[in-house]
Amino acid sequence: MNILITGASSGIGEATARLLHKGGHTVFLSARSFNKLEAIKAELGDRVHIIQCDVKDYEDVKAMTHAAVQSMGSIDVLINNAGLGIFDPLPIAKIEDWHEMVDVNVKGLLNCTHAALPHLVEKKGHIINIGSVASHHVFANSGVYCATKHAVLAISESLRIEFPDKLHITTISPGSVNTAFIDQTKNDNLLKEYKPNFANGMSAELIADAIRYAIETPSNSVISEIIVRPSKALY
Ligand code: NJP
Repeated sequence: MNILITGASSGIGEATARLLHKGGHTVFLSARSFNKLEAIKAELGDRVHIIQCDVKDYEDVKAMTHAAVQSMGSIDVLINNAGLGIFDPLPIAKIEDWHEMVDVNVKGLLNCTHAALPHLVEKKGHIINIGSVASHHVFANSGVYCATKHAVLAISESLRIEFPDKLHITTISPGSVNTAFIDQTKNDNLLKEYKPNFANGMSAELIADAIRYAIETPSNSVISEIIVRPSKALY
């Protein structure tokens, strides 16, 4: 299959790119850190395309989508993975951080969905949205992040309802995963408190495997959501 992955320069996106590529799929990788994408492409070789793209910028996203169709011939699967969490207590949180989370996690995901939708519908394609346990629960110090991930689940559900016979929609909702994700948090006390939880979290490869499972499920059924939690953790 021809698979477009956003946020493919690290963490879950990178692990997913590697796993899907190993499984014989063609991957089109996007992120802002072009040098990281170049390194992944140099290592993996054939069936890998890359582009620099900020999902907040709709012009960038349209160019990414166009390039993906040009180079792969189609987009069978869009993996909306680019996202971030910046944790801080609400009373001292910065408005720029709230805007950044909404702009990337919600508006960025909508930009990519909107631009790729006609191509996906044409192919009876599949959208994988990376949600979170925060799509279902609300935690202290991360209210706006939780709001963005609740929105991701709502967007998935609306797509599922409106395109029942034209698209497959899956939300992947992980708990803590050991990636660079937590390093976006600048509050030193919270970083110190949360970092071990993420360091002891699941591997990005485990989440990549859940994504692979959803993609490779026979087309007469749809995995609409997978929630993956670390063992021993409540969430
Ligand atoms: O984090 P990280 P994860 N435009 O920091 C990209 C969700 N999640 O893999 O642009 C385009 O390693 C960034 O690339 P770059 C989480 O909410 C995680 O853990 O080069 N891309 C990088 O490739 C997110 O949706 C956990 O900086 C942008 C990628 O996003 C997804 O998993 C738990 C961008 C982030 O990779 C992947 O996060 C959970 C932009 N404007 C959900 N901004 C967890 N790790 O515990 C960022 O429930 N990126």
